[in-house]
Amino acid sequence: MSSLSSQAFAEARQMIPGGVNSPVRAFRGVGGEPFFVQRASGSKIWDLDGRELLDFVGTWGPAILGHAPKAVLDAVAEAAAKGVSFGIPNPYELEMARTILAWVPSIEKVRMVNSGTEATMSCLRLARGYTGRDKIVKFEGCYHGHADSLLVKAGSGALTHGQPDSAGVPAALAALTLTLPYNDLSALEAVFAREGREIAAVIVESIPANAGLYLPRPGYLERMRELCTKFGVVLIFDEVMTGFRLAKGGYQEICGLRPDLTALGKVIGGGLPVGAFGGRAEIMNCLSPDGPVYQAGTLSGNPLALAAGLAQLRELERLDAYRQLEERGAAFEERIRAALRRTGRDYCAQRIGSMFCLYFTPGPVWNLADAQRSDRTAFARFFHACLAGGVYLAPSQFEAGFLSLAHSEADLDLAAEVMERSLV
Ligand code: KE4
Repeated sequence: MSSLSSQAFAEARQMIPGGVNSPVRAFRGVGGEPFFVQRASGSKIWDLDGRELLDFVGTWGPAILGHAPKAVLDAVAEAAAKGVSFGIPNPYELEMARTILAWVPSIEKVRMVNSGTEATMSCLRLARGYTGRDKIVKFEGCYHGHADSLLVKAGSGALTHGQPDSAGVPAALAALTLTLPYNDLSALEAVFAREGREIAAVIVESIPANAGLYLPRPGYLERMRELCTKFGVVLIFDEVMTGFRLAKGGYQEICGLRPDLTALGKVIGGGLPVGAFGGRAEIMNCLSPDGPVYQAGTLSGNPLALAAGLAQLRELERLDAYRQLEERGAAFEERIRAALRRTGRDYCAQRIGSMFCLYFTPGPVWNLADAQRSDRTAFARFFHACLAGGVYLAPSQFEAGFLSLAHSEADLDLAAEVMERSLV
């Protein structure tokens, strides 16, 4: 008798491309079939067959408090009782704008959207409209959502499925996207020397976490900031994943840099569809209706989504979350490193705050080329052994894992024990 998830997936494949509404969920990077989730709470998820799993994906980042936190559920219920969508300015939009401007000082004006893709796509159009230039620079293996100009040497699912340069993107448009190896200062200097005055924007994941997880080399982002300032290029920090996760002010608070624009998503929606973008008022004022750059959205500023996001942000502040997430992340990292020592596996564990990745290759990993040395067959074997042991990790070597405030010491002990058994 096939499982309920398997039956559901068979039916889904008849109606939905690949049986999924987002490619990375299809388990193509690890083989096998995805399970269907029945419910989630705290650090756990249960599939249709009632199997309990310890979740380290956290719906790809939003579940920083854990799943279904009471504060978020209550806020959504309270908002829903007053109506679910207005298409008219509502007080939640004011409070969210106040919060973002207070938490992220580089953001002088902000606009709400419905996904990280919308946020980064809007940043690009705004940068092009503000500068009057067409070219953009992105980095190999970085993923910024699925807007055409950004599906060039992209990470995440595009990389997992071997389509970093998606079909359907006009060659003439893709030619305006210059891609560089990440952490390569000479390549960065060269592109600015060659065509800096033709570049509208540089967009970078503040911490690249869509080819696993690797960190900027010391001085790399600082030099990027300097070059953008010198050549009048808009520096866009994609903090969709790191925003409100690594610190109240995202990674830019940690590194002390001020991008010109920031893209946000995930945590800011408390699990509901929310994105945002913002930055220097001089640039944001180019947006319609004040300026010539058009951008819009029926559900932008949706009251339920903003109520969920605001409740989540308030909880993070109330619980002194970032100190706890760093402690939990460090404790988990030590457990993983101990398991690698005991099994003698020369694999590369990398982490920042509550985001982590285990590469099946000796480290360190500084860029996409390093990440692609990982033994993906061994990773797939490890993934399924962990799943069989009740631990759900991201179903691709080219993704990051996430801890939440709901992950207890016991959860971390169990996960480390299962991961160690799965390494052999
Ligand atoms: P969304 O459009 O999926 O909300 O956000 C796009 C995006 C933008 N920027 C960064 C740094 C991102 O990581 C993402 C989306 N992340 C992936 C996981 N790596 C979402 C999962 C999926 O595509 O199903």
